[in-house]
Amino acid sequence: MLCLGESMALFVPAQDGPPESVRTWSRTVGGAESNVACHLAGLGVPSAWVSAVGDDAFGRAVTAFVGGYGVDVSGVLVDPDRPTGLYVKESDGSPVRYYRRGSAASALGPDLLPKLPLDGVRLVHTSGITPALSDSCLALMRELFALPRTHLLSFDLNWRPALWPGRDPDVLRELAAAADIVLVGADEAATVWGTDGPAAIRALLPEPATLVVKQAADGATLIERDPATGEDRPEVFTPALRVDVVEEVGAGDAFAAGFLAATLHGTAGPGHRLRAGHLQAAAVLRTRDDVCGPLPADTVERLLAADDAQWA
Ligand code: KDG
Repeated sequence: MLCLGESMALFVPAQDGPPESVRTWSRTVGGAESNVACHLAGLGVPSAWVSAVGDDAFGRAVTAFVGGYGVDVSGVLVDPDRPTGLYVKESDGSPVRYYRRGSAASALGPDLLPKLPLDGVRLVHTSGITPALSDSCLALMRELFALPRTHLLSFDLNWRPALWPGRDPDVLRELAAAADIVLVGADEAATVWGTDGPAAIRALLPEPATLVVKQAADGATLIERDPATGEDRPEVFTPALRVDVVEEVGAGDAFAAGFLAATLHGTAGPGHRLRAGHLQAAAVLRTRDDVCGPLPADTVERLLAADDAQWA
């Protein structure tokens, strides 16, 4: 599986107190699509991440971090003229701050397409962050989505309001409509499309064969077309796992990876695929990091086999 999108050096305060007084920051890595790639690798799914970083220490650190999870980073470009983007979580609960305008990844464009290592790839994962980064990134996404393809395309809406001033978010519906698998938070759909129920979202977005609506701590709903009839099968909802949440950032990426890994596996039923997403999300919700390993295999097996009552 190939994941495409910008990753940045991520700074989180290493001391308590208002961000103005924090002098020590801890540096890790954040990037929605590389998060998915890292989770997938942890789940045993071969994955690659493609993006661009600057020829700087942060770029090398980001690439080494993602590669350290077992993700193939050989397709990551190094731009000698632009820096790696930065991303700061100033304090718990406050909006994140980006320092990514003019970054190496924001200069990606359609000329990346011939370089994408697509041979043998079954699924390409992207998100609604990339088209917000620059005109060239938007063009890259449009051309990627228009390519004749032997792979599936998955698209996570990943609404990031800070990235959209001056840009037209209508393109998010256009891209989602061209994907095979779409993941969207009900809260994001309410903001971007003015509708949040799974059936209403489906009415707005009937094209993708698979639509997953993430309903935060409540659970997630899967709406999928039956290829034999061309009609949608009945909606499947599974409740999320109850967890003591340390931090929410990255949970959507973890969910996407769990769901996509189970989907690629090919034999898992709809409820099982949603639970695989919830389980990976639960693992990351219990940490301050955006990426983590899967829950222990015996816990996963027990929870996948449990009935819904144990999940609510
Ligand atoms: O989904 C988590 C991401 O938001 C985070 O890791 C950073 O990619 C990121 C972004 O653009 O917000």
